[in-house]
Amino acid sequence: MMSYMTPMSIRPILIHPDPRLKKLATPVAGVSDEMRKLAGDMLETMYDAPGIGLAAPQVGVSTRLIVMDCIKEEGAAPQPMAMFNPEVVWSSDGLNTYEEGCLSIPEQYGEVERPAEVMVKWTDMDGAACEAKFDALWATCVQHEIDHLDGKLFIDYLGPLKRQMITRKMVKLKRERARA
Ligand code: K1U
Ligand code: ZN
Repeated sequence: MMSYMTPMSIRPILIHPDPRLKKLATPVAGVSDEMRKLAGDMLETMYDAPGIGLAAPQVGVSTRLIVMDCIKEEGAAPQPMAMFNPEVVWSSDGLNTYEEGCLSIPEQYGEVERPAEVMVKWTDMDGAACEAKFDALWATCVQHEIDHLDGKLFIDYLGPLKRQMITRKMVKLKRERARA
């Protein structure tokens, strides 16, 4: 069935620590209806969370697909993006620090320094090759999401003590959720 005829679904988001969040994701061979359905479900899941980005490994699919919408202003038109096989092809020397969060590490935040601007190439929903420059929150978010495809989390940029403290909190959260 074509993806536009299939209703979108909210998928459960994996919580750290989980081995599926540490794996290197596999490139998408071609943008099939199954892949478009996954992208639609990921956008629905991201908006529902709510979040500004989501990567396929976060919903347990080890594929190089990310979605984003960094428009946060109330009443502004949404700008959903789905990117297959995204790759940073240029990074600025200038850096930007942002207090990042992650839907796989709920209610925990940490300052991460990353290139302020990046040029990214990817394949879109129609299978077309795209390239664009991202800055501000979009640049932070696209780098955070591509990191997920490489099995990297924002806490990997923090010091070992803060990383351990956050990981312990997540283990406790998962235990509590399993009991509920
Ligand atoms: O990848 C993810 O886990 C999503 C993550 C993306 C992200 C946030 C901050 C910096 C870099 C990347 C989130 O969306 S966390 C939630 C969040 O940031 C948010 C939630 C509601 C409104 C606005 C932002
Ligand atoms: Zn994340």
